[in-house]
Amino acid sequence: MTGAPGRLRGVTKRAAGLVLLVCAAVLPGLIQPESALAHRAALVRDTDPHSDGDMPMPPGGHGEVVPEEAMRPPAPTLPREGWTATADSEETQEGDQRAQNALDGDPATLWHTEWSGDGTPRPHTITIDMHRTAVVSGMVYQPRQDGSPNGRIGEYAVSLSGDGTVWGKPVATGTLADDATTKTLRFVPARTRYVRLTATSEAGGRGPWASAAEINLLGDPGGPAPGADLPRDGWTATASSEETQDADDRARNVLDGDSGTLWHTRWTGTVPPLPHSITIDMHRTAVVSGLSYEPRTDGSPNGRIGQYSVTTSLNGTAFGQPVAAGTWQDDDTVKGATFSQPVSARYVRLTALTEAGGRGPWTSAAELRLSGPADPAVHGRWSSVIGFPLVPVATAVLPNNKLLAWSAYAPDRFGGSNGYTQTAIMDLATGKITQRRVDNTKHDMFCPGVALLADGRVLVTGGSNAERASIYDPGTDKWTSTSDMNIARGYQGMTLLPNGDAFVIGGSWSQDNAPDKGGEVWSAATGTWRKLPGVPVTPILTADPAGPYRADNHAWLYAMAKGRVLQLGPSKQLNWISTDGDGSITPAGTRADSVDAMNGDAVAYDVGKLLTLGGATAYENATATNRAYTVDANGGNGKPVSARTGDMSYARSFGNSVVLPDGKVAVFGGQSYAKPFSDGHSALTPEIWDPATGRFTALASMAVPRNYHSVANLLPDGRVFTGGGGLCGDCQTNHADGAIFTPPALLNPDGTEKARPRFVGDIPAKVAHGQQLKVTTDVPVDRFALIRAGASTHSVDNDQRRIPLTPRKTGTSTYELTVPADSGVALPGTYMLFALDAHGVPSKAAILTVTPAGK
Ligand SMILES: *[C@@H]1O[C@H](CO)[C@@H](O)[C@H](O)[C@H]1NC(C)=O
Ligand SMILES: *[C@@H]1O[C@H](CO)[C@@H](O)[C@H](O)[C@H]1NC(C)=O
Ligand SMILES: [Cu+2]
Repeated sequence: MTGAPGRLRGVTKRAAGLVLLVCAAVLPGLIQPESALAHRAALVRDTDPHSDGDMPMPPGGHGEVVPEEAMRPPAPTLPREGWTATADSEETQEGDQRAQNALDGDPATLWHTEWSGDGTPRPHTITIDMHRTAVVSGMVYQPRQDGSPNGRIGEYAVSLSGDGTVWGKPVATGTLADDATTKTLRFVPARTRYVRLTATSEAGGRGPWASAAEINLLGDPGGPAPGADLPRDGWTATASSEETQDADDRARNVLDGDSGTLWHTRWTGTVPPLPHSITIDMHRTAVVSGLSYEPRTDGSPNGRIGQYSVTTSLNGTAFGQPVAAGTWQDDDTVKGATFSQPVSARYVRLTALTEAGGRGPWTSAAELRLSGPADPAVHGRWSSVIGFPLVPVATAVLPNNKLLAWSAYAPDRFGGSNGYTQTAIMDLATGKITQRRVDNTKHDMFCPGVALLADGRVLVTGGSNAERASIYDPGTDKWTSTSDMNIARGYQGMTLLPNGDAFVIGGSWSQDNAPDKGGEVWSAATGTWRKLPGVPVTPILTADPAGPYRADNHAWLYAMAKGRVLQLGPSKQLNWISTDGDGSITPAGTRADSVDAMNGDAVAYDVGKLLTLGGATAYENATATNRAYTVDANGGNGKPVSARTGDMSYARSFGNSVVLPDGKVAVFGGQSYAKPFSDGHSALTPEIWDPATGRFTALASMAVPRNYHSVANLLPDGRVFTGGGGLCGDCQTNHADGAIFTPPALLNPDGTEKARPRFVGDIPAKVAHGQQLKVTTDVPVDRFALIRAGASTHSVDNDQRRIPLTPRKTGTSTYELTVPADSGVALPGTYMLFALDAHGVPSKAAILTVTPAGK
């Protein structure tokens, strides 16, 4: 331990000794990896108990606490000196409610549109002139605080202008919750002078007004540069100093995709002074536009880079003037350096001039990445950020081309068992978002299990009201209760069964783990629950240090013929579950060499074939993996066969994945170090996996982190919605928004949309298993795919599954498709039918319901 000041500085001798003892006991005779040591040290050192007085805690005390980092601003609030505000309308007759009041730092004064006279009709605008140019990444809107709700902004758009005359397309749009809490409207960082908020509706529909107590703007979040990551194959890294004595902290560790390994300058023996540098050699020349730096993930802050500069070279000898320079904040978020302009380079050098916290003369890094300009045809494209009136913690794709989303009893926080839930529905055709508090089912549906029923209704179980079960019917737009479960649950896994019943298992998060959260089945016919005494929860547990409270969470389930269910994670142990009679559970092997992968995810990308991505050995405080596996449920001789496939470039816990019509799987968000309610270590680069090659390719980077409590769903138009994250009250990591990703298959290199095949004529809304379906397209197509509508929460979507269909061509562009006869293959429910042309460009989907014959 002596001679490790870079790691354990600040830890008392006693604590360090304690750590040694612990580790020696764990790994006798082995040299303890420094990262693990330092992490233990961080845990020992961390004695500042964060009390979160404003976070109501659920009874039974499930220990979800908001970490301190969640309280830190993600981007600096810009100083408002010298700013002016103007509005299309101001009340000046009956009150002094001018636009400027939104900038005065006094929440008691407000801007209100004229209300004494006739009032001016909507939309209303308030325009801020900063009188200087700055990078802006968000607007913070505080509704009036005087008790009146009038004029709270509902639907909004934010636009930017350099000169106050020419305005671009909105950088953010959305709908805000009808309450008095402060809202953050995020967007892609941009340099601007003028920022305009346009209100197109009053949140409660109370009148033609708009009002605001305060408006602030957020500056540069310093996150990873926008664009697309360059693939790191064949890259090497060298550094001015490396620790190789007491740890293998070499420069090359920043390129290995494993955030648990790190580069650290020498901290044994004679410790070299700052500055330190690390140089990446790409072994080829590429256009580089930015660098991203992930600090070490092991809990120690030592060596985090503060002041930095970036230089580049074509030949490794001559490095030019810095292409980027600045100072990174002393925290665990992924940092970026956007170059003054894209440069052609083979070598990129990052020089650390200071340690972010002034803790010592070291420099460390978990990962370094370089980005280049994004090519839409390779990397896809993001919509602007769409504000939601709640944090979309759970979502379900509905048969009526709408997306249902909900949070908890509040739009921005959870706690207790309040008996009601905030919900929102986005109409995917118009983008309109409506909000509703659901009281009648007496069910706070925070942290639930979800299964989409055979007829497109949404069954939601447990969560904060842990025994309750509710059903949303998109046909009537109503919520109703079904019977309570026998066992109270939160964080359970659910799946529909081929006969239309639903299976649930696990869920100790809400209530404790007594009784055993074994399996039970909901009957579609009777609406009642039947316990499966033959399906205890024990075989599916992970070895989470937090015990069953975490170990039985978020089961990955794949339902098959005859009510058999493959449980393929997150435990490393796989199990077959029979839901017949009393049920049974039997081992089904392991997921190749995978360890437990809590908060990783699983996607059924083909019949019986699943891809599993990421996860960690513990729910929290654990480094995630970048590994991915395939699991073939049918394998050889009906046994699941698992294999490791390509690694993701990013390790991810809390990511979400969707299968696309062509069978590729796109993964969004997650963080390399699992920590609920934190934006630290966010993977802002989505990746796409190709089943043909087993390789992942980077996609265009996202503007907003999507970690714990985020979602992703394939939409019927072939795009992907991803949103949410947080739900931690007054924290800074609430993400009451989403964005829509257009996959590369839909775009040309110049960003224009590719021509897509279209369905012509009617497609029946309902088809039975084994039935033939005659379809016509406007141009000849190659293949078809059915993708079951998804429901997403907590990185689990046991509903989505893709079924490729081979057409029988009956004319130039007429085809006969056969819906699988096996209801275990085509699990009943809402499906999106896509036609794909020879280049893999998908149509928009026809939405149909696959029903058991005769129903
Ligand atoms: C590297 O490039 C610089 C500038 O183009 C040149 O002056 C220098 O001689 C080159 N060095 C080598 C070793 O090729
Ligand atoms: C994770 O770390 C936080 C502090 O960073 C601590 O409060 C929490 O109890 C830890 N959780 C577990 C399961 O060890
Ligand atoms: Cu949760």
